[in-house]
Amino acid sequence: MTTLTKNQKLINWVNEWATICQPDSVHWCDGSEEENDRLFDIMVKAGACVKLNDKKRPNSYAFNSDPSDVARVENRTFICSEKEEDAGPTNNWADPAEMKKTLLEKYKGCMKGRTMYIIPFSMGPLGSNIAKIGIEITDSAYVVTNMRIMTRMGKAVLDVLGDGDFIPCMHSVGAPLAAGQKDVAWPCAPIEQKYITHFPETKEIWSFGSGYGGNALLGKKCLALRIASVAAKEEGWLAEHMLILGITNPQGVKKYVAAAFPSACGKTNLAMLIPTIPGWKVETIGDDIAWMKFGKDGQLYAINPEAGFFGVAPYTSEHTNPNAMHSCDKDTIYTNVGLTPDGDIWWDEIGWDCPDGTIGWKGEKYTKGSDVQVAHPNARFTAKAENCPCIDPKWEDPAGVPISAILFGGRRPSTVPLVYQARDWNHGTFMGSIIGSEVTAAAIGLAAGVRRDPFAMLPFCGYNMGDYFGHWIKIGETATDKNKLPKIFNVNWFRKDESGRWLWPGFGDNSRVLAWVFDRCNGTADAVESPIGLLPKEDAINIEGLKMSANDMKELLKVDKKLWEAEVALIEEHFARFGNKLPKALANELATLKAKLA
Ligand code: OXD
Ligand code: MN
Repeated sequence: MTTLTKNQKLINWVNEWATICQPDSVHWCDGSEEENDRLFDIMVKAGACVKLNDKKRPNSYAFNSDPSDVARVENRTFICSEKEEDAGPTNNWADPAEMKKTLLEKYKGCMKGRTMYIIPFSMGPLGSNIAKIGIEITDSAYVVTNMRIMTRMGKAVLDVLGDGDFIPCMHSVGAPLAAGQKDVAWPCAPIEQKYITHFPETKEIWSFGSGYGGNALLGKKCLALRIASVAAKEEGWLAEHMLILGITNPQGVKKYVAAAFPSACGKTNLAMLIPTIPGWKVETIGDDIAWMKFGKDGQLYAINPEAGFFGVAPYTSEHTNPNAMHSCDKDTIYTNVGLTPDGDIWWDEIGWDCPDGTIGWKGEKYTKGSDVQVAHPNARFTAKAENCPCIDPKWEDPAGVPISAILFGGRRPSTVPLVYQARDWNHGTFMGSIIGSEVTAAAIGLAAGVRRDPFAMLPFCGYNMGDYFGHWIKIGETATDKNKLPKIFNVNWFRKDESGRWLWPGFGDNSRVLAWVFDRCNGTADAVESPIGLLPKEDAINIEGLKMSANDMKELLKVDKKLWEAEVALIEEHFARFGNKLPKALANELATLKAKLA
């Protein structure tokens, strides 16, 4: 029983799951400080986490996961649409009735010996007409404390929900305890018994067996991307894997930019960038997800549905991203980092040497010269957005912020120039549909070549990717004022010369490219036509103070016909995957590119 809500549908739903999962008790989360402190106390006492040195990291905790549970599991992630075709060629599909049958067997008694927590959460500022309310059931206190950082969570959400509808999100770590059985620090199920499943028609999420990140914090990838992308298609808006930043020029004019990049392209770094060009300022709305809807004025407005950052820790430093470093000065949950003898944390490239005696994420003691892996490469910090020094004053504005430009990009050592602009919305959609990163076979066990990650949504699109392309085209067609659509650009910070040297310094210097993007939106920068789109004039990007030759810039902006002809062949291969779901408009864009290269 709960006094927190009278929503009968919600109460019935919780009761049904409690009957199936058979927890020892049910706790409705109110989201209070007191509740949060109590949960951490319980977890510290149980040995699930360590409280960090309060003088160094106030109100912060470190957890280590089971070695089988360190990241999202794409091969255990399923889109269970009624028709296989609706999941499309880029998703794992499973029949919804079959999947529910399989999972119900697993959920039976899965919370024995544990508490069932009910987490009411809002993705987006409470009460925003772009926001959505979800309820997550979980048996993990780690999930509860993370969700309190990553979402607006607790009683206030139930107050806004009233007797309205919510997105049901079911989660269990899948590790029941027999009577008297001692718990482990990180309960979870073996890899082949983990299931991250989505039911797009009924907008439900069922997750089993993993306690880590996107597998378990169901508001993030599962709701705000996979399920929201389906809702967005039905309702005429966009749910995207994009950061959102505000950029102000030296004259005080401000614009907002959204940007999509595949993993490992520095999205959080770009979202929190400190410009190296004088007088410019960047502020952060979000680092991972953007929900965008047309306002009454015909402009596209974006909100960040999240309230925190679930950032990759390794390589985050005072040098690469001081704003992220300071976001996790306090009130932070660390997962799979090293624990130093003085109660602080450590990861690779944090900016100082690893102290002797640091305990690595697998419990091994590090001493200088030893080969102990101190932090896992996917170690994370969960930090409050409000603690970010460059958080934008409008980050919680329920109306969202108007988006002037959308950037796409990937890691492309050759072929793709530093920046180029789409001629129009359809051409920009084409740009988004072909992004990807070049991978070496050794890096992540994939075939070498360009791994296409359309719109950076490959693991996150909740329906057929071909239909998703079509939805983007439709958004352009239905815009009431085409002139108000965001301008679309492709950027590539990762271009190398023939000797393998990076041609572009990246990080804060990416502000130089953002400034050109800004000026294009402001109508104050020229561009030159090329077969692939609009390029900056050779001297348009400010390189003052950089150790770069004019030739480097020439190289960075070069469009090599031969390489682009080879690229066209690769795009044809990529598009072929989508068969008759590929929108005609994109086939036309490819034909236009081919013709322009001829
Ligand atoms: C993330 C991801 O963790 O995109 O944000 O993988
Ligand atoms: Mn992401």
